Amino acid sequence: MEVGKGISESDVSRAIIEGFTKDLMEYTRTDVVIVGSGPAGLTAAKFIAETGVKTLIIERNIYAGGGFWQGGYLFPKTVVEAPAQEVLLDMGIEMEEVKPDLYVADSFKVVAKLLASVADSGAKLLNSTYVDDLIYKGGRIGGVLVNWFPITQMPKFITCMDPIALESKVVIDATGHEASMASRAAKVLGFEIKGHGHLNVEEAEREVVKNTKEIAPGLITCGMATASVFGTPRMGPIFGGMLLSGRKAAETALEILKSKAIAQER
Ligand code: 48F
Repeated sequence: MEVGKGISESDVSRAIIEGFTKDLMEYTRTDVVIVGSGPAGLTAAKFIAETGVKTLIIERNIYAGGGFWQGGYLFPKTVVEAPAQEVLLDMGIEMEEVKPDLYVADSFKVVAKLLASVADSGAKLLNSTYVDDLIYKGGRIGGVLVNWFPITQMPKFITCMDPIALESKVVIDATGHEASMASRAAKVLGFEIKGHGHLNVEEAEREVVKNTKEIAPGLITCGMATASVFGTPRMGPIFGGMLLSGRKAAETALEILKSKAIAQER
């Protein structure tokens, strides 16, 4: 068979436009929106979507993975501590134990397999898309406002281009250090974002998992965003806390959805 025979230029365009529009329409209303596709957001997405819950990850970069593509100092080695290696092992990601309870692997292998696992779970990724704000109604966060990321790079005088709204029952802030969704909620609801503290691996990892929770009705934080919200230390280039925080955010989201469903039945 001769490659490309009988295919016109507009066939290719139609396949792209129809495919993307169909997906976007389907996700104008969803169960969970996860803002940010770093290790915490991706892990949360995998654990939520694999239960059959409709899950959309939104990432401003063209690529997913956030800070997971590199270890420290741009060296592409991923380090995790026990028991988080089990989360990766379940996705077929084996790591070398460099000292008891401390594991390392090539970052590209870890991220590639995590992404494959998230794709297999049924979660959808909307990339090159910037979450600009939250929907807030009836005393709950009810979704996000999105725009193309390149819009944010345009000269200020044309940044008045309105975003579009995507409704969801739960929003997870997995935006890393910026905690940008929590910051928006804090402004509207009047609570304080502390900003993360100095480096302390043990305390940082413990606190980030402990504080992963619903911080406002319908809004959960996970990963580094949690450290920023609660003012706990940074952990540097170790990722166990990110994975376990992502998993806890997933459990929290599923509990919220369950209690909402029960409330609606009554
Ligand atoms: O920063 P990031 O990897 O967050 P994380 O999952 O993990 C933190 C670690 O990478 C590292 C660390 C611990 O080892 O200190 O920093 O908590 O991923 C956050 C993602 O969110 C995207 C951003 O591009 C990145 O890929 N993001 C941030 N704000 C927005 C956003 C936004 N407003 N809209 C869309 N994406």
